[in-house]
Amino acid sequence: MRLYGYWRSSASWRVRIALAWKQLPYDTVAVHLVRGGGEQRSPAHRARNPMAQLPVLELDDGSSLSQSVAILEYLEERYPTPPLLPSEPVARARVRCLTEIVNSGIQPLQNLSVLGALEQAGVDSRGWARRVIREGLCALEASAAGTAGRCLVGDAPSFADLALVPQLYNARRYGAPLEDLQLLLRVEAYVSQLPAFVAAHADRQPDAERPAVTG
Ligand SMILES: N[C@@H](CCC(=O)N[C@@H](CS)C(=O)NCC(=O)O)C(=O)O
Repeated sequence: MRLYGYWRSSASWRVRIALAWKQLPYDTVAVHLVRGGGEQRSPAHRARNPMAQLPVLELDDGSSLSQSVAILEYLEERYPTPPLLPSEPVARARVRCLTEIVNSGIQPLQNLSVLGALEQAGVDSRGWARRVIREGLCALEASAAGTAGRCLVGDAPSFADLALVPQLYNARRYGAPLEDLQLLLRVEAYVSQLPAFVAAHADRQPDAERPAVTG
């Protein structure tokens, strides 16, 4: 498999954790989200994903999948062990609910293209990002109160934790306050030391920039 991603693309990061968790080998192709106006907007990348976004996972037969949560679902069905969803239906639905709070309730509001459009309209895009991330993470904290163990749902990592970790990274990047989100910080501390989460971290990717200046 081949993953088209970017080191601090949060959606790419979710997929990297899943691939590492399931110990699936893959090649990485870095698509720079800023350079040259954004390589994701090139005709070559639009042919892979007409939304001009990352990630894209190319399968061994040459076909491509986009949308990180659809990719996670595919990997879970194709490579069920070790799992990233619990076996019990209500717990599975709770994982998907928490995942969607991030995937559809936070990340799209602070995506690069949205922040760019806000800037062009004269809006304080960092302030906007801080606000929507903070509001979404407060909702995530409250929603996970009844489900969390060591992880957001129970004691085993799931899609929800894969969504959480990169979103907290973005929260820090934009300066959203996190100190009172004790449940999220506790889960992050636990999962972040697991080898798959360590390997998938943005700062460990071959295209990571130090000091970070873009994206
Ligand atoms: N729902 C999509 C979101 C994909 C997405 O927004 N990706 C970002 C990086 S995390 C991107 O490619 N942004 C490019 C842009 O805004 O131009 C998914 O989960 O794959």
